[in-house]
Amino acid sequence: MTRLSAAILANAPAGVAVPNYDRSQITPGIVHLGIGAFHRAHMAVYVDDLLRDNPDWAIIGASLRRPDTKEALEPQDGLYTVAVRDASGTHPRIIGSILKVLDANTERQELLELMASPQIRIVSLTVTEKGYCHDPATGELDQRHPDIVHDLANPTAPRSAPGILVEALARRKAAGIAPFAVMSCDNLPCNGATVKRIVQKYASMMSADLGQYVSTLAFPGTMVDRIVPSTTDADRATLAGFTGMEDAWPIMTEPFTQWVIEDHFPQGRPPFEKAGAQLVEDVEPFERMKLRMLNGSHSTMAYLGYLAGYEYISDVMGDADFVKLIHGLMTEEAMPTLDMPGVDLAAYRDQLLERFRNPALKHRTWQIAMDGSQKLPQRLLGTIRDRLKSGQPFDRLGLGVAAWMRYVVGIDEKGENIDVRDPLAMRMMAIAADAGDDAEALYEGLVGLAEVFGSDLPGSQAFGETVATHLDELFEVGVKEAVKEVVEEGTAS
Ligand code: CS2
Repeated sequence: MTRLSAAILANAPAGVAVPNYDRSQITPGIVHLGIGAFHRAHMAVYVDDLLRDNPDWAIIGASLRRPDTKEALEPQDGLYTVAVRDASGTHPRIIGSILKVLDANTERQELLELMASPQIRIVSLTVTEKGYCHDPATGELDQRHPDIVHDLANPTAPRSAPGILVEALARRKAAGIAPFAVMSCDNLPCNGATVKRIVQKYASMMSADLGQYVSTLAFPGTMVDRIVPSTTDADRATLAGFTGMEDAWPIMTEPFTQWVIEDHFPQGRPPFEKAGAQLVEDVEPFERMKLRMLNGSHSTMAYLGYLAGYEYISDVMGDADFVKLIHGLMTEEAMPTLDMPGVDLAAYRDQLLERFRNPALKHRTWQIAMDGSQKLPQRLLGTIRDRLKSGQPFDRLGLGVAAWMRYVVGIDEKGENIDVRDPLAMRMMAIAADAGDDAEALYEGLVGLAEVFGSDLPGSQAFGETVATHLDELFEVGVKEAVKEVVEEGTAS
């Protein structure tokens, strides 16, 4: 079978869309850190839509951790397939907006030089929550993070995202080149302001002057949304059968896509709005809506669903009690905390439920369950804090938090091990081992993780009563029964 590459673009298989521009005419304007599946299904597609009329905005990607994306895309001249899937079928499109991928570990100086060059006017990031080396509860730089400690000692050979950004900005400043805008596309609350705070702190630890310089730069916030499950070998095989072409790393995704961007790009930007993005003054309400409605539901379904034996989100949606739980979580508990004039939240909720149901999207509960310690604060705990403030109940959200606590114990209802992936996994496992069978002790141990629960929630009686009671139920009656009980109580009240 022929491997996807620039040579076959002119004779692409029927039914496969190809770039509508000449790839030899495009030049880079964006460096993207963290060139994973999400970026390739989202921003790279928007840019692909725009390159014909804006050829100086192509992307050079960098992987900060593993060389696998570079290894997959290099023999394909940076090309890959995005396959949009739903009940109507599979719709493949070849994306050409990524010119090249650099491996930050082996090509660090090349990456820094590129980021310091005047043609790069935007540096965007999807490095996941943990890639910012911050404390998720406070949003501050974690100064004891091993990568930060390393980078402060070796500033010209950084390995963390903040370290790489600051070194590149310092080189531009020294050379008198205008700074790039830093655009985070991660699911962090107030991602622009949060990343600015982290990067500015790191820069100020390098020198007061650099800290002051970073304080003047543009960090536009964004709300990004597209569901992108990890690609499996089965996906590769299915797609190859469909296109008759081998692609080492195609991306499977849903038809829906949304991008809301704060319009703050002093060195210019591609006309993202022409590709469907919304440019706004303040992105924060959109981020909060998405984190609390979509991601809050996702995480709740991931922990409860995994424990109940559901492999995919679409399986969870086949269980009527789970659907009622998620519907109630959004309607009764999340929506009242959102202030979104002009947005029909009930319609947004219904659209989310429809997206979760997509039978063609194999989105693993285990994938979403990853890195819960970094995700819980903005997905569930912020909503709970608002509910606590107004004295309102939060039973469904509380069950979601309890399910996370039950999950990180690392043993499922059948006594089998769970592969818990989380930067705090070792600490959580030690807490679980100390607690043994005692659900109350487990609650007390986990709620003491200040990076997750801050300093307020451990002392909240209402929080403790709701979450510890649900945790106990999860052990006593099992997940499906616990969900049923919450749903029935919700209907009665
Ligand atoms: C998911 C998100 O893996 C996860 O934690 O909740 O990646 C989710 O699919 C995206 O935010 C959708 O835009």
